[in-house]
Amino acid sequence: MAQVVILGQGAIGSMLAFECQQQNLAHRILPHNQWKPMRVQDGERSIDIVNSSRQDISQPTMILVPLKAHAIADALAMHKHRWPASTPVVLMNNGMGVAEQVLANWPEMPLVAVITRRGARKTTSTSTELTGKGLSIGGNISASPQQSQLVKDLLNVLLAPFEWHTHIQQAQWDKLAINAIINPLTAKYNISNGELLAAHYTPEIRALCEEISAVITACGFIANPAVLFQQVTDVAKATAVNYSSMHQDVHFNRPTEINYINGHIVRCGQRTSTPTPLNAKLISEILAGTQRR
Ligand code: KPL
Repeated sequence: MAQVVILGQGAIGSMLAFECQQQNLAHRILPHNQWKPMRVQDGERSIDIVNSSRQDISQPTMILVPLKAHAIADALAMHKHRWPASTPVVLMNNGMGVAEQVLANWPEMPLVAVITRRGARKTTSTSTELTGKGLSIGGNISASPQQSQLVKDLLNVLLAPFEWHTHIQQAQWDKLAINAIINPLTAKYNISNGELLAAHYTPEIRALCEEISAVITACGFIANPAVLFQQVTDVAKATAVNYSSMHQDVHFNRPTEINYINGHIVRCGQRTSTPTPLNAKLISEILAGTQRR
């Protein structure tokens, strides 16, 4: 019988616990601090999340890590003694560079990456609203074919619709490029995603599309500034009333994922001698913003 461990009690963590409960899968949430009772609202349905310590999770099939990029290494250091070293660990963060950081600390850790468009948002500190069942994509980083298969089979059930990609890094770059524009600009100008569609932001967005596409291409992946501009426009339209995760982090004075989003672009730019002045400037502006608010 499959067992799932979920690190953290954020909106996506709550959504995953909800899905485990729906599928009758043994699961345990390992919170960062004290466990808080949680309620998940899915349309008309409202379900209390159970975190029973009686459930056997001594041999988990996988560890789901729906945490912010900057919190992952500490959470793994705190909890990894609780499961066998051969258990696949599924990273679900925005941005890139976390896998390299984790493997530098624990080279044998079997990692899988997942990008999800599932919508979930916290409405209070103990309640989460599920807002949509978008596509999720997974791919292998350092797991064996057998470990990947276990993850793939379970995520097909838990995160449907789910696709497995053999080149997950391209999908990660595609998402990172969009996040590297929408997230810092909405935070910098204190606007919703939809407000970014106003014509006066277009020159800055187009210039970022050029700079980011050049870095991605220099790193050996596919990117095109015009296609990226269209994707940014589409996501801003589709999520027009939302505030990006970085907008919210800056607003509530929490650490942002800027070092794993625009920071990753700057680091890859340095490695490939591709200039990244616009991304570097955005990083300083966001870091200054979190200190000011
Ligand atoms: O992923 C997002 C985020 O806020 O982190 C986008 C797609 C920009 C939606 O807000």
